[in-house]
Amino acid sequence: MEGDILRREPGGAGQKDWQEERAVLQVLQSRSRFLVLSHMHPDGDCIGSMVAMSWLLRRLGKVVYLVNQDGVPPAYRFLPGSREILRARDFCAQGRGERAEVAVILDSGNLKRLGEALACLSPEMTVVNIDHHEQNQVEGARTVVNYVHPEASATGELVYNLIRAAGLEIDREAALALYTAIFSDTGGFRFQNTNPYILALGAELARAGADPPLVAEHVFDTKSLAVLKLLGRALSSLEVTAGGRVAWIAMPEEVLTSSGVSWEETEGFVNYARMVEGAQVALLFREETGGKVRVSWRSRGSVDVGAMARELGGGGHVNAAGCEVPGPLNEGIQRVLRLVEERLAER
Ligand SMILES: [Mn+2]
Repeated sequence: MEGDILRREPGGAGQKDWQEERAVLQVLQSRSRFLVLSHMHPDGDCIGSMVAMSWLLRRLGKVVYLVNQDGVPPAYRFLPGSREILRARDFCAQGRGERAEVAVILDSGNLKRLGEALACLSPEMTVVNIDHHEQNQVEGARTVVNYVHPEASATGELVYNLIRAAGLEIDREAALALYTAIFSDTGGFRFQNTNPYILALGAELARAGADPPLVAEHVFDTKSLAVLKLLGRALSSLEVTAGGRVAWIAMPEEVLTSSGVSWEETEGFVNYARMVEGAQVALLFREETGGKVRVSWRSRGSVDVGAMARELGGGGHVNAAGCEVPGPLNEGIQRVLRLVEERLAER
């Protein structure tokens, strides 16, 4: 009965007959060696989806390698399966992926997002592209199979569909990974992509062994002292503009580098800017080594920061997006703020 509830609802499970999922599964079943890749600066959806995908492929009797550019951020190391994820540079040095027949690319709007893991792809590999980004552009590379649904709350939701379509019973390990993916990408079931369907799926995963307090503890509620001190510095740079409708935080390169904190651990800082009362758009500007400026975007309600980020060559969703602009930091900031102010004025 639960399955029926899930199938009736919108989101990734809108496909009532699982036909699309079965077609993807057919491709997976017909090959034996897999590379599972995802984007650089991994988040919970990225890591959780990789672990769950690996779980599925192993259940199907496949050989699986998990590779990304940066390894596993501390927050997601509680997932037992995350130990299998190798950094691209270590993996390539071992030369192990050469015989993989299929590359499953998860949660990545385009191939550039793979960063160093892109080097693991070879032209003979079949690419299976599983994603929920609005403007997925992996298609057109050498993709053979696309399973892309922007209405899905997380890539983990799509991996769940594949597991269901395969008729497998979800155990604690898979449930934890899928729940982590969904919990992360919905901001702990708080963002715009939180709906009855995804809440029901969360409940189903909890029944299957996911541990909601444990996941919350790791994903959002535990930070190193260094991260919290850096957050303090970041917050002291918090400013508002456009009559309070835009709030932003700037982080110069030397501040991040001297803190010893990894890039991924600062991604959530943008959410503090978003908390400012009256702010419709929140921005985090991080200066990268080499002078570029990485911009993380968040918004409230219908303000589409994904569209704004795309104007600058980036991408994302309505309420969360990212892009990169040329430095130096202050020029990058001014350029982005100008664009945001113009777009807000047009609304
Ligand atoms: Mn995602």
